[in-house]
Order: sequence, then C-alpha cells, then structure tokens
Amino acid sequence: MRPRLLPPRFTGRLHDPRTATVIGRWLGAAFAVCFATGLISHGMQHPPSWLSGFPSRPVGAYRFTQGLHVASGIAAVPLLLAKLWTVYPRLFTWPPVRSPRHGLERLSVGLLVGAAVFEVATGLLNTAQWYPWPFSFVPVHYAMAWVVTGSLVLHVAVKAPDIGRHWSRRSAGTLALPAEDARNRRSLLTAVGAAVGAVTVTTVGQSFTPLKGLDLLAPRHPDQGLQGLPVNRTAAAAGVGAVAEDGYRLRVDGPRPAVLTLADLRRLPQYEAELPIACVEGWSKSAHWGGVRIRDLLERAGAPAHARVRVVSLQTRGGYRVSELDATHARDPLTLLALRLGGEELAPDHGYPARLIAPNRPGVLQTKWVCRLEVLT
Ligand SMILES: Nc1nc2c(c(=O)[nH]1)N[C@H]1C(S)=C(S)[C@@H](COP(=O)(O)O)O[C@H]1N2
Ligand SMILES: [Mo]
Repeated sequence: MRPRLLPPRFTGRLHDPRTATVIGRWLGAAFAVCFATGLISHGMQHPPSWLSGFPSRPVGAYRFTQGLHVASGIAAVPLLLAKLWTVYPRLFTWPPVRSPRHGLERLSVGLLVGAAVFEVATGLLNTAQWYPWPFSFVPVHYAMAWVVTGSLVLHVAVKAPDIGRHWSRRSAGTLALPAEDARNRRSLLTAVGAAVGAVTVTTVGQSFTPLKGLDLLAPRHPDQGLQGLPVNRTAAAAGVGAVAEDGYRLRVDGPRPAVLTLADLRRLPQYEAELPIACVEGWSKSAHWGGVRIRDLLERAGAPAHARVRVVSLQTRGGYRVSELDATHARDPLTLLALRLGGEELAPDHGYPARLIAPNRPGVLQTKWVCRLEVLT
C-alpha cells in the first residue's frame, strides 16, 4: 500500500554509498583512535584489579594519548555531521521496515547514531567543563563508548558487502555510479577534510604547545593561569582555605609514621623535574617543579618497595581529593611532593603548600594541597 503522504524526494547527488563509505572510513578511524585512547585514560584513572600499575615512562605518554583522544573526538564532529548528511535520506525510505532482519539492522543504526552523537557531544562539552545534564560524566561517557563501538562493529559487519563494493574508486559498485558525480564528491570530501583540518589546527595547541598560537577555538589556552599554568579547580572552589605556613603538617602513615612541618620538608634533599600537567579535558602544559621525592618520604616511613601509596588532600569534599600511586610511580625518582613551581613557592590554586606531580599520569591524579601519604601494602 502506498502511504498517503509521499516520502520526500532527494535531489542531492551525494547521498550515495561511495560517499558514505569514504566518510565512514575517516569517521571509523577517528572513533577507533578515540576509543583506544579513552580506554587508556579510563584504565589509568580506574586501574583494573588485574593490573598492578602503569609504566611511568615516557613522562609525556598520557599527554600524548589524551591529546589524541580529544583531537580525534573533535575531528569526529565534522565527520559525523557529513556522514549523517550523506545517509539521512534513508530515514525516509518506504516501507521503513522490510523484514525482521532489516528491522534489526535499522535498530542497530538508530543505536549507533544516538550513541555516537551523545558521545561526541558530551565529550566536547566536557572539554569546556560544562555539564548541562544530571548524570556524572565519566561513567556514562565510558559506558556509551562501548555502545558506540559495539554498534559500530555490528554496522560494519552488516554493511561489509556494500563497503567492499565501494571501497576504492575502481570497485564494482563505484564504477556503476554516475561519472559526473565524481567531481562533486571530490569537492565535498575536500571540504570535509578542510573542516577537520580547521577544527584540529585551532584546538590541538591546547596540548601540543608548539601550535598554541593557533589555539583559537580551544576552551583553554596553556599559557593562561597563575605561574604560567592553567588552574582547573581553584583553592576557593575546592573549599581549601588559606594554609598557614607554620600550621601545615604532612603525615606519612607507614611502618614508621612521621609528621613533617613545611620547614622539615624544605630541609630534605630537594629535586627538580620538568613534567606536564595533562588534564583529561584536553589541555596540557609542561612545567618546572621542585620539591621532595615521594620515594625518599616512603623510605623514611619504612615502606616496602612494592608499596602503593594513597595521597590525601586537605580538600574535604569532591572527587579528586584522594589519588593512588602504584608502586612504579611511587618509586620513580621524578615523582615529587612539589613545593615549588617555576622556581617560586606554589600558588594556593596550584596546591600550596605541597602537591603531587608524577610522570605519565592524568592531571586529575596530580593531587593538590597534599596533607597525608598512606602506605598501602
Ligand atoms: N585536591 C585536588 N587536586 C587536584 C584537583 C582537585 O580538584 N582537587 N584537580 C586536578 C585536576 S583535574 C588537574 S587537571 C590538576 C590541575 O593542576 P593545576 O590547577 O595546578 O594546573 O590538578 C588536579 N589536582
Ligand atoms: Mo583535569
């Protein structure tokens, strides 16, 4: 039976499987990079029980993978829009469901589109620290990544014959398409490529600092902030009041517990390290830190070599007041309880009087306003 309302007709010529295949390949690559780097980031923040820890070198590895995560997510925005534009006339094919198998395929496409749009949108808003939703970002963004990946694998499997027929310019299906569309397709693909290039070049400087001068669309500029380093949560926002120089104590709980004043900490051997803050939200900045080695503090406290360490902040509420160091990071000679940044005492917003800084570690785990180290065995 014909529907009373005729489905719309589409006169655009590039809603064809060849265009969908080419854009789909780029989008698939962006999603694959985004998923792999997202798993790394999530694994570092929520280490699975079967993993004893992560390597602490190269020092900037997380900066690189998380920079790639945010860059591939941003590149996915124009790619996803272009892909949806190419295929949207299929929403209006009649009848909408031809068979149970076709119905299932449509359902999986619906799931893929919904989850992909959700994932890219929530990730993008997170880079701007804007959370206009009632759920917590990390677990939901993580769970939806599996939904996107699962439905994407299913989609590629179902579409494999079509993809194969249009994979290259000389594939059978592609040769059957009107030849005069090829030039328009090249223009469209060039424009999509240019859009990807433009959003990448204007945002990637937030972590790849050689391009920071072009960083026009990124929410953070790596040079903006106290002592040349951005601040995500200020002392006021964390509810940490002014810390008095002689009121501060660092407790080290271990086999030989110790309580140290700021003067005690300054009398211990001091070390310097050039290490980045690599925020999960996509900005990264290297800085010059000075302070006491965590491993020296652990040795004084009689901690065994394999000990993990819980790092606790003066901050009394909020998600990032506590972090854990695995044995590799705890023993790394570059892992510091930093007292200085760029040769100056830490500003209150950077964690005065003492903050953790360790190599190859997400920014959220570089705990500020540290007041206690607990040796875990
Ligand atoms: N106690 C505490 N430490 C914290 C945070 C926090 O909210 N509370 N934020 C973390 C995050 S998300 C980042 S990116 C870094 C930023 O350090 P900075 O503000 O010195 O640049 O601090 C981390 N340390
Ligand atoms: Mo962060």
